[in-house]
Amino acid sequence: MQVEADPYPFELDLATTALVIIDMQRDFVEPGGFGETLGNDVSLLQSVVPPLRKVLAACRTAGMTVIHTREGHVPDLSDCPPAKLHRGAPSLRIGDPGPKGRILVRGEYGHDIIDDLAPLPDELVIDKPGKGSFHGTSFGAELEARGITRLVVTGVTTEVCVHTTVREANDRGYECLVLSDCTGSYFPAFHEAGLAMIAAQGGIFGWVAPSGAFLSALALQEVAS
Ligand code: C5J
Repeated sequence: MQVEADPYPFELDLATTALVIIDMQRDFVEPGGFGETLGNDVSLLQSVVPPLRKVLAACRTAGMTVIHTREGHVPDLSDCPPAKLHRGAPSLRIGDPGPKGRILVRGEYGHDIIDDLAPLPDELVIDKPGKGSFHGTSFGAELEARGITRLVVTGVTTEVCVHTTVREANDRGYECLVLSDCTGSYFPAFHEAGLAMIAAQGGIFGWVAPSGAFLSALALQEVAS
């Protein structure tokens, strides 16, 4: 089965494909977290939630591997490079107490995934200290152990953690399909440009499709099997 995608159809093989949901954490999506401390309007990310809920439900029904990621740091911040900690002039820094707990710190309420997309107990959650999902994590080893070679990538933000993960994955030989309406940015122009960069030059980093195209292919796959 194929997903109609840019720049050409993406082969969908459920056994070797994982849905990856990047950083749908309160710290990025809700007020009072890391995203807002950087001066962003976090309401811009809300449109990602309804289509992503549908995709998550469909992937669970189809029995696909589902992997969630969270960006954040251990409580003593020993995994947070000083360059990241001291960058810019945020209203609160990583580790400072905020309305949803310490900013971007593992175990805090704000660090966790939003209720609408909460992982099931058997779904893998990768905690990552950086923007990419491979750097400093077991993500690559977990994919390899499951025989996963293709990633359907969703989450936030398009040009930061989604892009970094897709670039890391592409360099490691993974085929990545990014779902356009299931990714989002605080900067609409960066979202559009980020998606265009993935599919440009014959799919230099991978493929892009709306979630409707992915869901249609998934439904056809289930009828065929
Ligand atoms: C950011 C992310 N934007 N999850 N992180 O700092 O994209």
